[in-house]
Amino acid sequence: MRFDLDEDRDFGRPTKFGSRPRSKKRPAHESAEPGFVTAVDRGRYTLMLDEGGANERVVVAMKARELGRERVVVGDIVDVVGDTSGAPDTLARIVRITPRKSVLRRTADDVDPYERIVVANADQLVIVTALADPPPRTGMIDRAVVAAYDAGLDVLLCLTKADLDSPDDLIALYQSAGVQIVVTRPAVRAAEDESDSLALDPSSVEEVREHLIGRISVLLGHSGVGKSTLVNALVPEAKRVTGAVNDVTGRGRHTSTSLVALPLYPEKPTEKPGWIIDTPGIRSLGLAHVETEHVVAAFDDLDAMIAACPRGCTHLDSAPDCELDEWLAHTTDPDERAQRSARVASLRRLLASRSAPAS
Ligand SMILES: Nc1nc2c(ncn2[C@@H]2O[C@H](COP(=O)(O)OP(=O)(O)OP(=O)(O)O)[C@@H](O)[C@H]2O)c(=O)[nH]1
Ligand SMILES: [Mg+2]
Repeated sequence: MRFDLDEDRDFGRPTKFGSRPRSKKRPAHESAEPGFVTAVDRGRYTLMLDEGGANERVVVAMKARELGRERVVVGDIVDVVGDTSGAPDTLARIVRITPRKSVLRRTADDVDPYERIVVANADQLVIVTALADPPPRTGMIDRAVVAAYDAGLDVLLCLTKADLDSPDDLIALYQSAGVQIVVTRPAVRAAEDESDSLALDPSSVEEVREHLIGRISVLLGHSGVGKSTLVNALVPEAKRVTGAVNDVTGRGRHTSTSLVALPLYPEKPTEKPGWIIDTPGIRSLGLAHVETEHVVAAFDDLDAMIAACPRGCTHLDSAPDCELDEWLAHTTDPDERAQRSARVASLRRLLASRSAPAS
């Protein structure tokens, strides 16, 4: 088992460097303590130990040599040894990674073989999409739904900036696709409020919080959609830096540059703590690592038609007798027709781009 290198390695075996056995077996790190990885920065890992307990503390650690090239990512639960006091200038050692419950991955584009782990152990992917400034892109939402499906994560679509445009069209489109949706908007700003981060309407933040409490959630979206603004509303002590969208290009400025997990503490006795992971804005979300069957299966609402397609149907525009075309033709309601077309176009775009770089 790759997670137990520590115990499994036989230090007494002769090696190519000589046959003298190592005199001492390494300790099995029985005193190791579990910690949750909240940030990773150039070989230094920030961990939280005893979260919510009497001895909760932040500890900085490095990877022990026995972990080799095994990557430690935000969301990992690890075992640490050494100085775990969390006192200034101390450095603990990570000796084990607990097997991951889930792994969210991405690639640079849809044909790139190199996949990267975004976060470990998340329960839920929160797709953050601004209703304007920057404008919403359904292609990104669909990609994120597929990535979440592939990783076994639940999806929450968070539509931000409802003060700038109506959420109705996107709600109609994604509700019919079975996606859970929340909408956020700014609060009416009090004259004495001088905080740097825009204050959000408390009732919309509370709705988001109820979806996140007790779970590990990762926020994903383009730069400038308001991920860090939302994190600041949910975890005021987070003090994440936010940045205005560029007036000329209409794009965000990639203000956040690294992933950070922040603890979400319960406010009611029935609640359990959760984690919210803020991430840097992404330009695209490559899905080269996802099997085509998973891409199709992520489109829950198209299931029945897909199941009725001829064997080996590619579901592309050119596919003969594709049931999706039947489905498109079988509605007279213009709104319904527009919605169906959008969903079929989304799936076809994703399937077509699997032989070309992501757009
Ligand atoms: N009008 C309006 N602006 C908002 C809202 N939410 C956030 N903003 C603004 O949008 C800009 C970008 O917000 P951020 O929170 O920095 O966005 P981000 O998604 O974290 O961006 P990156 O860190 O670059 O990925 C800031 O100027 C925010 O004040 C909203 O509901 N309405
Ligand atoms: Mg940010």
